[in-house]
Amino acid sequence: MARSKIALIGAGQIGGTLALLAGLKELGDIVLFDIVDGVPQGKALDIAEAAPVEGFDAKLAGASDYSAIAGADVVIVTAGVPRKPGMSRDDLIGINLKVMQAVGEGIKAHAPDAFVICITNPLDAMVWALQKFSGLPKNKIVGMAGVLDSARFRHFLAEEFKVSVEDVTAFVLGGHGDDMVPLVRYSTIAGVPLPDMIKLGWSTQERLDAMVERTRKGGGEIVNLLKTGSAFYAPASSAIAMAESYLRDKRRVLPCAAHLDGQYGIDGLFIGVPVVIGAGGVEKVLEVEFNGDEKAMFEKSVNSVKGLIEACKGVDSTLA
Ligand code: A3D
Repeated sequence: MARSKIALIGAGQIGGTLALLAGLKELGDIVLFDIVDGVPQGKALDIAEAAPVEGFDAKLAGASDYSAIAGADVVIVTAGVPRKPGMSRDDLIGINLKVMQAVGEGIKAHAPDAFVICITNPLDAMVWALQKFSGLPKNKIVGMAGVLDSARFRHFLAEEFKVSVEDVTAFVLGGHGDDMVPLVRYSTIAGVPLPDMIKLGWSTQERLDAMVERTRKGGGEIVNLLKTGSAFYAPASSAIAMAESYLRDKRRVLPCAAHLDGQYGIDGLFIGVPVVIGAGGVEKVLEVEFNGDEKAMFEKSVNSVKGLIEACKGVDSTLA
């Protein structure tokens, strides 16, 4: 059986890490694409030279021409610019919308059957625009945010409860902004919901609230530390988990920015919700029930995403 092909559009900090992880996990052959000639070729060669040491087989190539992504099974998009200190994700709209247009046209021409994972910020708006520009079926394109946001929450919880990260599950839904919705009731330590863990005296409500707030601001915390860009190791790991679920038909239930068609009362937006990712792409949306507070938080987050979409339409009238 031929190996799968993974195309990485954008060979920057996340793109390079994606290529290394895809190689280490032997997900398939890898093409790195970037407009800066030399960078994708250099990173591809560098990782290919790590392969004999790590013991993985994968062909790696770098390219600055979209024909190189032809026939890709998975395309992961990080092309664009990341945040610098003092910038919000929304400040990136003008530049990254134009990038999504070029990328969408490239995918449409060369890899229309791929499962596409968008990472470029502002995430919920860029994945929406990328679907429009590429014309991809709506179940074949998702945004990566929820897996990362949940992973951040899981890390904080594992530290607090002094247990393995493997035994912490968490759901963070809504848009990928500071009003994202960490769902405490549906987050557990080995199946025990967090509110019950508080009742058992393992932590306090105040400390839990602080972890929720730190999760919401998790991206900014790293931007402020790095100063020259945004997080890239955990974002790459998160997107690889999504790609692996598709390529290996694992049917994992992962929070992703998925196209909603009436679910959660939303039509025509990409919002972070739990979905089943298998060989068919987004196979199912899991609709959980919200209590009053959760509903209000979710609606606030949805309204922020709607605002971003309106801003995109203002920049590019073909999207209106
Ligand atoms: P960076 O290291 O700057 O890489 C971006 C790459 O895109 C650079 O190598 C550019 O040359 C390249 N590029 C720019 N324009 C084009 C184009 N038209 N076609 C192809 N390549 C192009 O950034 P990064 O890898 O750190 O981050 C990439 C994106 O991911 C940014 O928009 C970040 O804001 C975003 N991001 C999202 C999350 C989420 O959780 C959603 C987390 C972290 C970063």
